[in-house]
Amino acid sequence: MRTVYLSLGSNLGDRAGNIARALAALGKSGVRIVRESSFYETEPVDVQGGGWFLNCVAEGETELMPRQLLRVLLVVERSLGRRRSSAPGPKESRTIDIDILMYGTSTVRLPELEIPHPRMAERRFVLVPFAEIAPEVRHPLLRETIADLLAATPDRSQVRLWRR
Ligand code: PH2
Ligand code: MG
Ligand code: MG
Repeated sequence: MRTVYLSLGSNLGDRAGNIARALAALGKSGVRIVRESSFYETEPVDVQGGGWFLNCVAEGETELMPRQLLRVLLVVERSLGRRRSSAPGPKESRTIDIDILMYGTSTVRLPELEIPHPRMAERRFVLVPFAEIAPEVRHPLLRETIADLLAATPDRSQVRLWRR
């Protein structure tokens, strides 16, 4: 059984509903959700012409191997109406995005999957919710805790606690 940390984000449609439905679907697909951060309203970073996101980070337990887990995330994304355009270009708004931040202390480097997530230390929309639920967890490559990564990140994009 591995402990995994996932980032969930939505900036299209019923953002909170999309994240809640994704967490429920993960629970039925081999990823037991054991902790969830609050939801945060976050300024879009590198996304073309969309509104603000809701983001959260969840801790899960799973027997799935990394590539199986990625498959499950893509299936859940699709079940919530995410359509990926194959055209190259800027990132698009999305009903739901689920990314693997960490998979135990493992590192994975495949063309389709990198763990830990290669940009997590540069994203306050990841680090703020991650630090809420797991400040003492250590990044296996940078060897710093999530709290330290948050304190040190150069990202200045806005992240606000979201109230239902
Ligand atoms: N996801 C991205 C790119 N930019 N910005 C915010 N605020 N939240 C996200 O989840 C997000 C983003 C790529 O997946
Ligand atoms: Mg993403
Ligand atoms: Mg993604």
